[in-house]
Amino acid sequence: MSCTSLLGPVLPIPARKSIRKTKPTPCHVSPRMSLQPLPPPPNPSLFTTITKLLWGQSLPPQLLISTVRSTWHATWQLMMSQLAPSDPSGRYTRPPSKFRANFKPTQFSRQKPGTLHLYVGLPCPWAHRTLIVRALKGLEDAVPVSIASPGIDGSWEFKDTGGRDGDRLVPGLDNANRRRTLREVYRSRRGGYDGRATVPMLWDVERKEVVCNESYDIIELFNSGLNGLSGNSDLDLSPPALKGRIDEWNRIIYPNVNNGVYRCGFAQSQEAYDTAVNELFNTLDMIDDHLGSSRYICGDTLTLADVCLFTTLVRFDLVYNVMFKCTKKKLQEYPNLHGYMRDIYQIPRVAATCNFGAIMDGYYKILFPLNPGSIRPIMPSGCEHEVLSGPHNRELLSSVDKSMRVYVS
Ligand SMILES: N[C@@H](CCC(=O)N[C@@H](CS)C(=O)NCC(=O)O)C(=O)O
Repeated sequence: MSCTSLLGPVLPIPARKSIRKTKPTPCHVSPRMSLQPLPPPPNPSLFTTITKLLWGQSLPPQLLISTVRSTWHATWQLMMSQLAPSDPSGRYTRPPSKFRANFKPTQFSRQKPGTLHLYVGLPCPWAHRTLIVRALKGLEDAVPVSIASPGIDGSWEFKDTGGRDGDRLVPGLDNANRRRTLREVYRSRRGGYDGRATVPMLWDVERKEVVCNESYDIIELFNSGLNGLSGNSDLDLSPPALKGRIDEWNRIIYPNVNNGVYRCGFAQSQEAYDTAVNELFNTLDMIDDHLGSSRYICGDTLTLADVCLFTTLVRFDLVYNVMFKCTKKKLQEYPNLHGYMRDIYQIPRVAATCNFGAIMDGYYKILFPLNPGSIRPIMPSGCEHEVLSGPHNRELLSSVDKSMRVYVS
């Protein structure tokens, strides 16, 4: 059987072309780069002629497949090593944030509104945490936001998307520094910066300096460090009495769920994936069980632990289930976790921070090594606003106050 009849006429051409024309990929090229679309294949007769010239009358399919497979695998590993650094056994190791909170808890409490500026991207679950706490604390005027879009190479850039999406946040321009990319903003700090330009990033407008680019530090600051500027200063998402429990839960949720989905999706060996996926679903099973008798993670009170869990859950069936191979169950199969996710989604101001289209685009269209065709699948039923807005009855679990009143202004 000729390779043309087995695999269709277009397959060998791109593979062969990219091998011959592309120099060995230098490490500074971002692996998330969506490669430029290849030119349309030449007409079949030209193709057949070239193939015959290069390969003889017919290329044995086994040879074709093994050549393409090993070439692709080597290229994939090269790209993955840039996208997702891993240890020698193929386990994803998330690089630490560069700018941690080295500010005093009250350092910014007397600043005037607009001194701090928040940079985010809507697909990012870490940035989403900061948007939710900013909204719940009524900090929208005090801490303006610029929303970046993922560029074709995966780095963050600012585009005038012009459109609106109801009351949901949409990407736009850099309102603080008027830069084209987030990298340029990072570089413009005194002393420059050439590392990863990640979101979320909190920027000091007057000092022209990165304040912090670690999401948990930022949400702690928003929760308790800006109460002088907050429209909802009574809300405490990390009350002293619950701090120990919040930390304990975060120590479970962060590695196994928040970062756990990335450990599945970015695993570079079967063994690394197996470990990550088992730890993820064992933890989800355990949390689902816990939420059968507790409205929120730490009881009747919404805390930072819930915010952090929510941003992973709301992406679960949309992207992680499919693209990161978190396939054992869909979130919708967990009755308590799914109701819990809807409960938080329905807290006033939270839904506006969730832009499902931007989330799907940000993963399926940008993480090239995981989805080379960049095709965005259809939205799974059950992930739409209408479903997430449906009744959850979780107020029945509250022992103190039957109606959750998080936002009081
Ligand atoms: N530990 C950081 C993680 C932030 C992070 O990894 N952000 C990703 C988006 S989800 C990013 O901006 N990546 C851009 C890059 O690595 O160049 C946090 O929690 O804030």
